[in-house]
Amino acid sequence: MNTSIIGVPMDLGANRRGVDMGPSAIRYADLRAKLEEIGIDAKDKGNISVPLPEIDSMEAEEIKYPKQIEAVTNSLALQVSKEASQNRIPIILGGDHSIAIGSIAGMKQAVGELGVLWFDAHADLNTFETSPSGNIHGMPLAFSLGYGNSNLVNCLEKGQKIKPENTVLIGTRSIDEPEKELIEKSGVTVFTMYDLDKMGMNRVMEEALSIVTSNTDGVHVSLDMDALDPVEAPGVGTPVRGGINYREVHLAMELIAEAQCINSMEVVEVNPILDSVNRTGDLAVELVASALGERVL
Ligand code: DIR
Ligand code: MN
Ligand code: MN
Ligand code: MN
Repeated sequence: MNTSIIGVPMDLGANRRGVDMGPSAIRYADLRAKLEEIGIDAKDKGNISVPLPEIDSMEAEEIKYPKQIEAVTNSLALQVSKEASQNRIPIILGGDHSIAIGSIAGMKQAVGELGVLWFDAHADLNTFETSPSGNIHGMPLAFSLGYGNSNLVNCLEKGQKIKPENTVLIGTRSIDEPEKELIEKSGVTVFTMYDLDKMGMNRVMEEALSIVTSNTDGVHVSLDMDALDPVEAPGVGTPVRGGINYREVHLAMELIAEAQCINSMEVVEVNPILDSVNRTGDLAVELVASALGERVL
């Protein structure tokens, strides 16, 4: 198995500084060494360049930094597509979740029809028209599905990148009203924390994996670390109580590995400033290893 690590020190889509240090925190937790230890070839391709909000007379408007995010997601998409075309699994390190716009566009170009597993406390289904915060990290799934009046829908190619019938959200527990409407209208599958409690992670993943692998050419795993309970992942900008616990999330990743369906993975929203001694960065590394096949026995 060959992987390419790509860092995206992006914080323009989130409301707190600090996620721009996510790629450093995950590298500091020895991602590459960990992957090689379990027999995976890992090349580190360095970081995509991201403008700093402090310079460049970067004035935040109501919707924050759409032009800059468009440029960054475009370069990320090109690099992701290039790595995936060479049969390498892109491991993308965020950065805030707006980078998923680029990851998904790049994978779509390289692989074709994509199934997406979206682990997140939030739905990330807002658009410029509905966002309560103006933060683009609350919108990338809507744009990837082709919704909203924004150029961010047109990364690499015009319009929709993934189909709702191949899109599954897991661990959701904070959803804005307009996002609820879009869930209903689009027909994406959502396993909220309620569903996880009722069904258990094993059954949720069985159903989720069947959805993302049927009628698709590949699977992208998008892991927002705030999907986890804040006890396990305190280093995130928008923690929400009552999240996925330590063993549940490992099991989810192990089942992904067992299904041998993964083509790319991103780990986002790690904020080392808010973390407790890189606990969240360390966990991010464990989860990538789990998703790529690390086993207890
Ligand atoms: C909220 C929070 N739904 C928003 N979203 C977050 O700003 O659109 N996503 N934190 O990760
Ligand atoms: Mn998110
Ligand atoms: Mn989130
Ligand atoms: Mn499907």
